[in-house]
Amino acid sequence: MDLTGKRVLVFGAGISGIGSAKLLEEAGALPVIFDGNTKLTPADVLAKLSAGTKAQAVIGELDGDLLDTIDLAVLSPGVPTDIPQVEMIRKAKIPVWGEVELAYQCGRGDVLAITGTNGKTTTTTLVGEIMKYHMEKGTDPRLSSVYVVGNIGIPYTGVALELTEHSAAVAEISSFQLETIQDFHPRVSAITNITPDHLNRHHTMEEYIRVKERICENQTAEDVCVLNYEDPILRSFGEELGRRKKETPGGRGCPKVCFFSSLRELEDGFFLRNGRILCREGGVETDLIGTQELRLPGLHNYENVMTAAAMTHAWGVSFREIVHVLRLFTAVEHRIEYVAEKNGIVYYNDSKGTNPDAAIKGIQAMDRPTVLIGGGYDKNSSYEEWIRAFDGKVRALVLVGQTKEKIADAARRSGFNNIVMADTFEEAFAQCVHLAQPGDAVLLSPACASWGMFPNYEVRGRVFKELVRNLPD
Ligand code: UMA
Repeated sequence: MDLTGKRVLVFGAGISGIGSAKLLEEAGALPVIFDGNTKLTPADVLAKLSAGTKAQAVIGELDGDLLDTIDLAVLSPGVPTDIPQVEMIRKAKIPVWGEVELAYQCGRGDVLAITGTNGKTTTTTLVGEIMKYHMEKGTDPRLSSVYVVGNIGIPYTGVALELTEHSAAVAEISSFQLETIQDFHPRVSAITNITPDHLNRHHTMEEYIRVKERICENQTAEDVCVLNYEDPILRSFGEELGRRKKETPGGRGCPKVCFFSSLRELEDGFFLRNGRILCREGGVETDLIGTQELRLPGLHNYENVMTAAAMTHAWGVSFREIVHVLRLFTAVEHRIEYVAEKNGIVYYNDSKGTNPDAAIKGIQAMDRPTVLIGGGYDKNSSYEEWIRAFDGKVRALVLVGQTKEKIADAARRSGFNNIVMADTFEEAFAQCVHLAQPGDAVLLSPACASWGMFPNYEVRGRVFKELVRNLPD
């Protein structure tokens, strides 16, 4: 779609909405930013755009007359696609794109896209580092710039117009973002794993899976989709892609599949053997690296490493370069991040543990008695499996936020009773300091989103780290 002169409704005035509005103006369109939050004013919103902007801002109610003037709507990821305002937009026959689709339509070059319930951020960061290292070598005419974008916190629209034929956009893509793609077509895609999350938004697990699998709906036989063989949903999806490819060779939605496994050797793909990561393709085996040489602990991280290696290898980076970056790469902020040791107690920030499955990885990584902070925004998750994963390691569970009663009930039902309730995050932290003994860990790995108490998990993690740093030595 030629955007010149088009009036485009940008739904949401967060970082995606502002990125979209700036991009649209540069592309010659007229953005009209709409946000339902009545605490905002049009002036606040417009102040985030460039001086002299011609954009408009509408706050509170979306009215039908405004829609009569609109050619396209761009939704921010946090806007559910089934709310009345979006239904009004669709009824008015206005095309709806997500922010990712807008960026894709305006960008050029290759996209390497990563989705999955957990491991997205680490994998995206690692893929970005490998691609940057490859670019800096300066020997590949296909690559002159690399951008890491998307759900990781950097709006894709913010870089779209800088992309050239020789760019790579490494994009972390959430299920929210996949709901509103249309032509988005990664050269290499990956789904790390799928376990229940965001069920309040997607309503059913089936719908959540369907949305995640959309990441490869525009890929063809020249493209590659990396999938986790040990995830039953993804294994059968990979097999389904193989069948589709036989039925419609060269068709859309039929990329080549590359599996990885942390539990068994594969005929073709990436796998672990005796503490080493290997790749086998066309009968040829390559030994990449020993897991002890990695600075990332835990089986889930080996899976992230295999995903990143498989993606960049599929794009055309040599194993030698991939392994060089793997040796140097360290953990991502907020993901089982060591903060400090104070009075013999070690503090870990796993604020990115925003769902039970991610939080299971957090508690599994602890090798000492742990005082655990849990609770936050209610995403309709169930917590029993997380509590079972405590495995005798949790000295006390300190609960805070909207889900605290629900988690406490689940814990008691599972026979875990050492629960402390807190009214504020600061109080929860103080309780942990009081309960932990020298030799223990205090772990923030809440199994819930931060919303309701914090704007996002990054702020929650930074507040936690600040509280730790303020403790006397
Ligand atoms: N809004 C409405 N009506 C609604 C919902 C929201 O008007 O029904 C408005 C809000 O008032 C607010 C704006 O929309 O002003 C916020 O938009 P947004 O929620 O899409 O937030 P952004 O700041 O644009 O950030 C989004 C992603 N947020 C969400 O998906 C909720 C960020 O992911 C992402 O980093 C960013 O775009 C850049 O791509 C965050 C996230 O929590 C980290 N993601 C979830 C996760 O990882 O689990 C999916």
